Amino acid sequence: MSTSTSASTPASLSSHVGAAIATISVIVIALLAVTLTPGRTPALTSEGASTASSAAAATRTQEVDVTVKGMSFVPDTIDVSPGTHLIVNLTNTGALAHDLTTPSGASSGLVAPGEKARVDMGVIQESTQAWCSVAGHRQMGMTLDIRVRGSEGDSRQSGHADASRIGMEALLEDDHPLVTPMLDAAEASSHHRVELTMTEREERLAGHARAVWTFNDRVPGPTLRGKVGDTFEVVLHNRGTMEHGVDFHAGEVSPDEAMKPIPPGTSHTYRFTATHPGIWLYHCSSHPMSAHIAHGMFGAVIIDPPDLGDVDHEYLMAYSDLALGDEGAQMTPDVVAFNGYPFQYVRHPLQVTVGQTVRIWSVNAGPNSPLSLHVVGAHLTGTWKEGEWGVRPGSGIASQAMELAPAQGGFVEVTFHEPGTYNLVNHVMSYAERGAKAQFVVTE
Ligand SMILES: [Cu+2]
Repeated sequence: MSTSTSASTPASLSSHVGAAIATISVIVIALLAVTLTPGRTPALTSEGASTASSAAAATRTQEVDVTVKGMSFVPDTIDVSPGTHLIVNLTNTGALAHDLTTPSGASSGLVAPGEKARVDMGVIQESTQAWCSVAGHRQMGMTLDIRVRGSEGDSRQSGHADASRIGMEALLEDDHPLVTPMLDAAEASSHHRVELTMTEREERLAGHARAVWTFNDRVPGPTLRGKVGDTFEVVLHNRGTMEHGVDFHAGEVSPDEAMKPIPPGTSHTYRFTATHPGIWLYHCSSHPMSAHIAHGMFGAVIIDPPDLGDVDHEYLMAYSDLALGDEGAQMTPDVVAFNGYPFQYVRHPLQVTVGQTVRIWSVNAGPNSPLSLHVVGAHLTGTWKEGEWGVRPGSGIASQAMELAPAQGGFVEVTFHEPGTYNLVNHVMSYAERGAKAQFVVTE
């Protein structure tokens, strides 16, 4: 940024002089501009450069003091008239470094705790949003809305609009490498030591960029499996750029220490004993949890009930909502999936032969949408959910769907009697249409 105090060019708008002087300068410039170029008004870009414009309205400059408090901008909304040249005087009173970034690319640069920055937001013609671009901070609420008065109807497009551009056709064609749903039996050992590395990367989903945060670079994270009484020692390494943490529902531990935030570059050991059978969710414990889960940080711990029978195949179908782009989770997600990727087992159906019985374990990682697990054309002749049998295999009764609210888990057992293509769906049908569908191809 220029440190010139000359009022002869608009570049001085971005100077570091005091607010009062700057304001006077702006008035002088505006007067000069109007005087020197009658009928033409200078339009100021985000870089503070002057370009000729045919806009009729005179540019008005507005300076606003914005403070970073904790993980928020205060105020978090600025109302302006159309065509206002907006300057934000940013003061960081938080404990971490932050920035203020705009869609046009203007940025304060990284502002250390206790420091100030002057950000030229350019001429605001329509409502928009600025944010802190430090990884994870936008998701945690570090956004600054700039609202143009009288333009509520055409306010900025949110990430939601971005998501709605992803059509079902594109999701069906998206050829992400298959996540195997096959489950291994539990190891005989009664002590399980696991290393989980927390990572962040960007992926393409149906042609759109999407942030994916993981345990061990996969979604869902690795499945841990054992029996009641087993001990688990999970060593977590945060190789990401933001804080993560973990919450294993399978354990009964004080959250205070076990689920504490793990700063980037550090490790943490989480120990628990499996006291009860079930398929238990684990998920990132960092705020906002909805975003960390919807970006991929979840997995399952299976503690086998003692009275499980033999089946021909066992699968895991961990259900979740997907956060797209940079946004966090939505109450009504645009895209959902079994094992992280929508429709992957429609593109790559699971192969079964007539007469075989399969056990499908599922956990609803949410964070928000409900799951009603149903197999089209088949009955659930075994169901177990949240600590108890619903339908016992061989009892002569059956069920049509198993409901799992977010954080609940269980399994269903199905025997296929005829060849054909059988869909496993979330029978909340809109979610089946948004990615929660898998296929079993049954052959003789
Ligand atoms: Cu996380």
